[in-house]
Amino acid sequence: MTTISQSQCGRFWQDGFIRLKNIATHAELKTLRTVGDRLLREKAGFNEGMLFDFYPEGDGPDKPKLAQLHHPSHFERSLLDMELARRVQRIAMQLLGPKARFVSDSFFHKPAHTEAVTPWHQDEAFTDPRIEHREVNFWFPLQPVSLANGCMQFIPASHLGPVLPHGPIGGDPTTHGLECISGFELEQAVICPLELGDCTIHAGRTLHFAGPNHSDAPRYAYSMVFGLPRRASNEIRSFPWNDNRHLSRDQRVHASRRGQGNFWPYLYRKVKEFDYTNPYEWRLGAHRVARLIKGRTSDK
Ligand SMILES: O=C(O)CCC(=O)C(=O)O
Repeated sequence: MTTISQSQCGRFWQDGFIRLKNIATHAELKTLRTVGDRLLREKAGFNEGMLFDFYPEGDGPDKPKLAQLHHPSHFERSLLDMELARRVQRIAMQLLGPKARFVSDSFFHKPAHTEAVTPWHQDEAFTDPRIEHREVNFWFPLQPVSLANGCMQFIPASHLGPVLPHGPIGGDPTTHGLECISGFELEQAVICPLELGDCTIHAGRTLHFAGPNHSDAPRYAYSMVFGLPRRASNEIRSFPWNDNRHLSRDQRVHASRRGQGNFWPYLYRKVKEFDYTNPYEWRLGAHRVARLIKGRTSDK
């Protein structure tokens, strides 16, 4: 049974990230690589807005600079049946407590010989500021990673401060990716090369970055996010960088949910993943249904 020590737990909460050795087996990584390759080749999730480029999508889905497939387990359920998911869940429960549950997974693909970086950001900057997200993100590279092909880098203890100001990459409102624009010292960055089977874990508010891929091969990674039940944030805060964006991904999300063929599978997934034990989710759900009904009736 894989667990982490108390001192590893302590270090995680002190620094906001940790490197773990030998968490995934080579067979599991091979399966992840095969599934990731297939889903990305098939452009799974593109029409639903789940597959997108961190950078503007002007060149279409075929030449992404940094492709992210969000929720690949929606398209390949067996990903969550792997022993790896249970192993990771146990560690998430050590870090967050017994209520930690699976939130989402993602594949990341950075092509060979690209200058495109995953800019400095806090995952929480992408979320709704009215909701408190207490999450941890397990990041598994699917080949060894170093500075040469875009390993992760972290700013220690950045999870202890606020969500810092962000903006769309390069100030371009059509860019899906966000970058942190101030409030941290680059010199503090800790570079985390990893061998096959190792992973990093970072908190939802930890500032992180992955550099360009100067190698001859694409750099793949698979991440799994676990979190505590969501609740209302007790801070009054706003994330203005999420307003007034013009994302091709959002257009695909909306078009797909409105399309007859996709709405019911979408609703089925939402109902299946709904956390019935959390009263706050019922409130959010009611708001969402009201918005959906309003949107569908105003279409007519
Ligand atoms: O794989 C990458 O380049 C970035 C991953 C990342 O930012 C994340 O998992 O939060």
